[in-house]
Amino acid sequence: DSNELVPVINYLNEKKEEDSDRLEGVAEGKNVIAISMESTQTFVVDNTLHGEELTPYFNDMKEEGIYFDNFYHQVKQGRTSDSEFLLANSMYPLNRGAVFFTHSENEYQGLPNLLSDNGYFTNVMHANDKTFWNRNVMYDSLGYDDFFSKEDYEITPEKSFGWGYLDEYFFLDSLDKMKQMDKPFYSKLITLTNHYPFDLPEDKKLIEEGETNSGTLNRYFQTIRYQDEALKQLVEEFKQSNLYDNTILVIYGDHFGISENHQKAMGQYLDKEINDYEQFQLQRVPLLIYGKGIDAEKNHTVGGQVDLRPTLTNLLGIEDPNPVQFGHDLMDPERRQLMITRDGDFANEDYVGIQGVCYDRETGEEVEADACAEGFEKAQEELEMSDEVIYGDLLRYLDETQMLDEEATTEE
Ligand code: GP9
Repeated sequence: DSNELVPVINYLNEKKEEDSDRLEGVAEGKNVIAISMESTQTFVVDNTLHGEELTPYFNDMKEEGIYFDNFYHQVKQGRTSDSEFLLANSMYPLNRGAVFFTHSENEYQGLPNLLSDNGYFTNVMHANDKTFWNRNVMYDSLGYDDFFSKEDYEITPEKSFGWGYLDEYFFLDSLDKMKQMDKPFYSKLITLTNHYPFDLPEDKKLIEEGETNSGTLNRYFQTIRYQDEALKQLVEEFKQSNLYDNTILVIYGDHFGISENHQKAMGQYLDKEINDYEQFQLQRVPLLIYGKGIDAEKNHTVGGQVDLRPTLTNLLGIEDPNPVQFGHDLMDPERRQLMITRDGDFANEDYVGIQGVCYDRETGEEVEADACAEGFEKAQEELEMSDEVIYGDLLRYLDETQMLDEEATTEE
C-alpha cells in the first residue's frame, strides 16, 4: 500500500542536499535533443589509432560545451534500454533481465511525462523495430508522446548495413523531422551503427582497422570513427538550421561496446595491463552538454546516468515534483559524488570499490578495504531501495503519499 513508499521517500529526503542551483534555467524553454551514442566509451575520446583521431569531431566539439570525463554508464542486462530507464526515471535498472520487459506495465513518473506537463512534445527517434526492448509498450508507460521507429524512416538497402539504417541517414532524417515538430520538443535519438559486431560497408570505413588480437576491438575503432562522422554531419547541419538558437544537445554513451572478454586486446591498445580497476574505469562513457548559451567547461565530477534527469531539469529550470529519484544534479559543485553500479560496486571522489576491494580512484592503487566500507553499504542500500520501488510498483502510490505528507505538514 501507499505506506510502502514512505521509507523510500524519507531515505531520499534525508540524503538530499540543498541544491546549489548552479546554471539553473540556462536552457529554459529550449528544445532538447538527447543523443544516445551506441556502445560509446570514454577511452576513444582524444585517442588515436595509426596516428589518427578516433573521434575528431567530438574532440573539438566537447571543447565548446560542458564535458564530463568521470561519467559512467550504470546498465546491466537491459543495455541500451537500461540506460533509457536511468535517464527517464533517475532510478536503477534491475540486476537481472531488462526492466523494459519485466516492469513495463508499472506506473512511472518519467521525465517525458514531466516535460509534457511543462509544454514539451516528447519523443524518441530510433530506426529499429518498435518492439525491440519492448520499447513501444514501455515508452507509453514513461509518458512519451511519440516514437519514430523504423517504419517512420524511408530505409533503403543502399542506406543500410548490419543492424539497419546507417547513422548518417538516420541523423539527417531525424533533424528534418525535428524541424517540423511542435516546439519546444524533447527528442531522444538512439544511434545504431556502432553496435556489435561493428561491421561497416567498405566505403564507410574512414580509418584502417586496429591491430590487436581482437577482431571486435579492431572493427570497433572503425564504427566509432564512422559514428563521429555521422555526428559531424548532424551537428553541422543543426548549426545551420533555425533550431540552433533554441536547442541544447545532450550527448552521452549508453554503455560499453568492448566487454571484459577483450581485456588483452584493450591492454595492447592502451599499452597497460587491464586489471579490475582499469576495467572499472573503462565503464566511463562520454557526456557532453552543448548549445548556444552554454559556456564551455570541463567537469570532473564523479557521476552516472542516474544523474541525467536532475541535471537536465536544473538546466531547463523545471521544478520536478517526483521525490523518488536517486541521482544528483551534475552541475552542483557540492553534490554527493557517488556512482553506483548495478553490481554494487561504486566510485566516489576518492575511491573505487570493486567486489569488496578498495582502490584509490586517481592512482588505481589498492588501499585498505575500510576506506570503501561505507560506499559499499550505501550502494547496497540504494540498489535495494530502487528495486523495492520497481518490484512493488510503488510509484502508483506517489500522489497518495504526497497528499498524506502535505496533510501532515499542514497539521503540524
Ligand atoms: C537496439 C539498440 C541496441 O534497438 O538500441 O540495443 P543494445 O543491444 O545496445 O542494448
